Amino acid sequence: MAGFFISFEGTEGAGKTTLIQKLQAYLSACGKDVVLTREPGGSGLGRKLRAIILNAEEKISSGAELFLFLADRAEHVEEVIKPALKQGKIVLCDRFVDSTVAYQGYGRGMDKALLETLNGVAAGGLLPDLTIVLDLEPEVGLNRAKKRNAEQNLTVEEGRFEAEALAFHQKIRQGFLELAESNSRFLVVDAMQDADTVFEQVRQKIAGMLKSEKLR
Ligand code: T5A
Repeated sequence: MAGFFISFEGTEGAGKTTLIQKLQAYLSACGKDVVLTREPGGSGLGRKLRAIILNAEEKISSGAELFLFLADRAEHVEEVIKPALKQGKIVLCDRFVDSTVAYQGYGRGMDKALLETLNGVAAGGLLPDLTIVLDLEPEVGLNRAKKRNAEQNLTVEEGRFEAEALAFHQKIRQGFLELAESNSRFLVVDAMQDADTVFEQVRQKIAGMLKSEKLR
């Protein structure tokens, strides 16, 4: 596939959206064709699924939750990501397969090997070329997210995971760090730093790829 696929991962409120917007501006200024997308909710079907999945008032079993994320991914990959990559675009995706392993595996305790297999089915074998993990103390990110949700009135509609106990988020942080240790496609960035510093570190990584023509 001709394009380049970058995913962004981390615990709640780590600063993914903020970073992705800065990267879009940077890459567009470099003359690149960029697609911004996210999971859940990157496709037409996904937007409907997102409203169900993230609503804290909707009681959903862990198994149903998993398959909703996978359905969202299958549609997203087929309808949005693969077509964009085929057209040679750079895809910046807010969460992807690693969130399933971190949240449903490390967080909910589901079998990680099984999740990798299911991810492979849902994503049609597609993996990111680069995955940025924004790492920070979960408590700091949760406070950032809570403040933003309160400002935007998102407390119930998008609050399913933010409502979980701190121990749950610590397991997820650990999960992302373990995934990153075992695979060279990851770059872990200290997200306790200010947003401009985080951006600059990621920009340097991507600029290096642009130079080496890994990212055309
Ligand atoms: N999920 C997802 C699963 O369980 N399994 C899966 O397979 C998938 C795909 C998605 C939820 O679904 C779960 C994981 C998630 O819980 P979401 O609404 O998309 O939910 O939420 P998140 O992905 O967690 O994203 P958030 O929107 O909560 O956080 P972001 O995008 O990481 O953070 P951002 O950029 O909005 O920043 C939060 C606040 O902090 C400020 C920002 O201005 C903003 O107010 N900020 C900073 N402040 C200080 N220093 C910095 N460096 C800052 N960067 C940003």
